[in-house]
Amino acid sequence: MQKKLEMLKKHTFFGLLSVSLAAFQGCGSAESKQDIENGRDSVKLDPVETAAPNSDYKPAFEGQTRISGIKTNTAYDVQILSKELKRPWGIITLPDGRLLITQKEEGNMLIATKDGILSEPITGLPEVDSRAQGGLLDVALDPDFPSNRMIYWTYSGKTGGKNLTAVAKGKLSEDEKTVQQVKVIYEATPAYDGRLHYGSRILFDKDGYIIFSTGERSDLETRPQAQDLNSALGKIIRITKDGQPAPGNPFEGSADKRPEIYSYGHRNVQGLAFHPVTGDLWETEFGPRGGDEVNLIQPGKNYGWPIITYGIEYSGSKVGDAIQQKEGLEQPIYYYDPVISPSGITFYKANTIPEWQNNLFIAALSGTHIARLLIEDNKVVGEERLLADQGQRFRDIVDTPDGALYAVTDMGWLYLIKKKD
Ligand SMILES: [Ca+2]
Repeated sequence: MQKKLEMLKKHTFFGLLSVSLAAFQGCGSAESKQDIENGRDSVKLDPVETAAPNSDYKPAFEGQTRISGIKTNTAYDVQILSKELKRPWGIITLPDGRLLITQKEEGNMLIATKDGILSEPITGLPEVDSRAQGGLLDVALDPDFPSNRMIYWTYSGKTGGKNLTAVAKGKLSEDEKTVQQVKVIYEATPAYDGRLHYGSRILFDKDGYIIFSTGERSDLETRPQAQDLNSALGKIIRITKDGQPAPGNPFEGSADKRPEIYSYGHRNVQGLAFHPVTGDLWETEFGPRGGDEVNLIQPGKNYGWPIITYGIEYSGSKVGDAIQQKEGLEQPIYYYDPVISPSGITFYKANTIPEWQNNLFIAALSGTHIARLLIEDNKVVGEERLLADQGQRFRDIVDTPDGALYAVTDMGWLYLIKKKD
């Protein structure tokens, strides 16, 4: 009872603090009140990361890394719906609420019911190079999927003894057993004989164009191509449904730059999502040791790799000239040292769990948790680690219109996270 009273006092205290701060900063009082109701007045905790960093590099601004911890107030349930997936990589929702899931090594997809009952694998997809980080990667639905049943996916494709990230499309048959009229619409050239850093997430923007990500193929030989506007490696790319450069792209009309490029200077991008309020494109990418990044993507901008980074080589040596900030190169909104290995991301759009609305959720592999980032004015202002007790490498995550989250792990588990009934 005493404890409860103390907690109540604490909440009231912070509630008042939040109101007066908001008034001081000239914020709308309605929003402040909502923040309080949403539990955003909760105590700022110590940063969730407690391990020593890999370098003594200094952030470009306060809050760019190791932000205050936060804690979800609303009670939620965590359920494991299936343990039968085989190296799932991408998960999206279908219009009826079921899930379409890619399996990296098998090179196929399947459909899961909301309760986690898995279909037989969907056949008809082109062969993938599934060694190491390759295979069938992400999938997206055509904005007109309910009428045309078209799906688009990224994968590592073989070509002449080498490989590359490719985008293909096809029609999901009425019986959902196969993909028909398959066509490869884009290949992120040049091809390379490697097994690492293919990216890749794929989604549609509000204008109906495809946005997807590549990697720079990891090796020192290909790495500089992240800065080369005549290479598709280390890029975010925007194309039409037929694989042509999308109209309005930043390098449209330049003779010596590829018109499909949307942004560049990326290392290995496995997270892409649009912010539900601002409409901005957010991205996560694997950095070197101590240099994982969360970026806000603007067309034509250079995100710095391999010129600037907060990480060091996995060998322990410095990357390039060990520069973290440089004029003309974009700073990450947030970075992780040590890394968490951020793969798929999603913004939580519902208000079922009110304090989660418009938060960014990151599926972390080596971090073995789901990161929840509270974002205000394009800055990360709080971080929580969810499901850290599960010991799973989280690969991708998706939110649903009714306010649930589904996540898949490298071990093949499908999780459902939702508000407690
Ligand atoms: Ca960067």
